[in-house]
Order: sequence, then structure tokens, then C-alpha cells
Amino acid sequence: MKLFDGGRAPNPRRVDIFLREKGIEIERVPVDMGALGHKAPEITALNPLQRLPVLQLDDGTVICESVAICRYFEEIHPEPNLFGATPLERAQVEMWNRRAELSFLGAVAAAFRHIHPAMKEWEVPQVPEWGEVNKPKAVEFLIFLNSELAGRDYIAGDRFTIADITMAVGFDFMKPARITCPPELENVLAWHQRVAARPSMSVT
Ligand SMILES: N[C@@H](CCC(=O)N[C@@H](CS)C(=O)NCC(=O)O)C(=O)O
Repeated sequence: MKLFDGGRAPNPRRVDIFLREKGIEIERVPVDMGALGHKAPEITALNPLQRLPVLQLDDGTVICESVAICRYFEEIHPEPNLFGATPLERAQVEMWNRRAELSFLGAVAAAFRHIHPAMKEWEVPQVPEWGEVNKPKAVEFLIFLNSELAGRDYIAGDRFTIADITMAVGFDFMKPARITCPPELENVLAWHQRVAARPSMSVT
């Protein structure tokens, strides 16, 4: 199988961290997103939505969507478990991963895509006001998360899961989106230090 990989872009990075946590090595096809390589005919044929990452299985089957790709790898390579091991834990991981993606990563991405001049060709129409509106939404989520993390070390419980991956990728993406984590959110900052120290999180 082959992973069409967009490098440091947030969603390809989520899958990259997931694979590194699992110790899975597969063929990667680097796609230069800066040169709009994700809009090339080869990628469009695999994913008409022209988004990365894309996983192509040996029989040609295509899987898109970062979480769907991660779920596939969780099924074929169950350990270490990153989606939850019991019915309750699976529900909690799902809940937090959705919150991290929909309420946080989505807000950070909207701020970046609608404000940054380099995103003009990506986000059409670019609406800078919408980008600005999303900055405080991302911070509001961090404030909520800070109170949650008073009682535990990781996003969905007492161990690292895919919810930490989604949240950490969104957190790192705040820098190019020009959003700052308020320094008083000590639990969030401590959590970020904890996860950033994992080898899977290093940017190569
Ligand atoms: N929901 C998709 C989102 C994929 C996505 O938007 N990927 C971005 C890179 S982070 C992309 O390919 N953007 C290209 C574009 O917007 O033209 C997923 O989880 O994989």
C-alpha cells in the first residue's frame, strides 16, 4: 500500500504521527502541497476532493479522511491501542477526538486558511473576517480543555490516544495561524509539553 503524504500539513501529519506511534512503515509518496501537487491529475483521480492524506491499498482501493485511515491501521495493527480498548474508552476517545477536530483544529484551520495570503488559491473565497472570528473560538476551546486537564494527563483519559494526536496537531498549527495559547492555561501547556516530547511528534 501507499500513503500519498502532504508532509507537515495538519491532516497528513495526524496520520504520520499515528503510524509512528504504531511503528508501522509503509511506502510514502510525497506530494508537494506548496506547488499544489494535491490538485494534480494523479491525486484527483484518487480523491476528487483533492485533499490529503490518501491511502491506496495494494488492490487499488482508496481510503481518504485521516481518521478513516487511522481506523484502518488500528484494525490491522491493534497495538499499541490508540482508539480505546473498552466500549467506554472507545466512546470517550471518539468524543474527544471529534471535539478536538470539530471545535479546535477546525477553528485553527479556518483562521489560517482565511487569513494567510499563501492560502488564497486554496480557500476560495477567502474571507478574512471569518478567519478572525475563529481565533477566539480556538482559544475558548483551550480554556475549556484547561479545566478538563486539571483531572487527567491526556485528552481522553489517563493515556495517549488519537485524541491527543488531533489536539497536538491543532495546537502546533496555532503558530502559523497566529493564535497564542494564554500563558495562564497551565494544564494545557503542561499537556502539550508532555505530548511534544514523544518521538512521534518530532517534525522531520
Ligand atoms: N477531513 C480531511 C481533511 C483533509 C484536508 O483538508 N487536508 C488538507 C491538508 S491538511 C488538504 O489537502 N488541503 C488541500 C486544499 O485545501 O486544497 C481529513 O481528515 O483527511
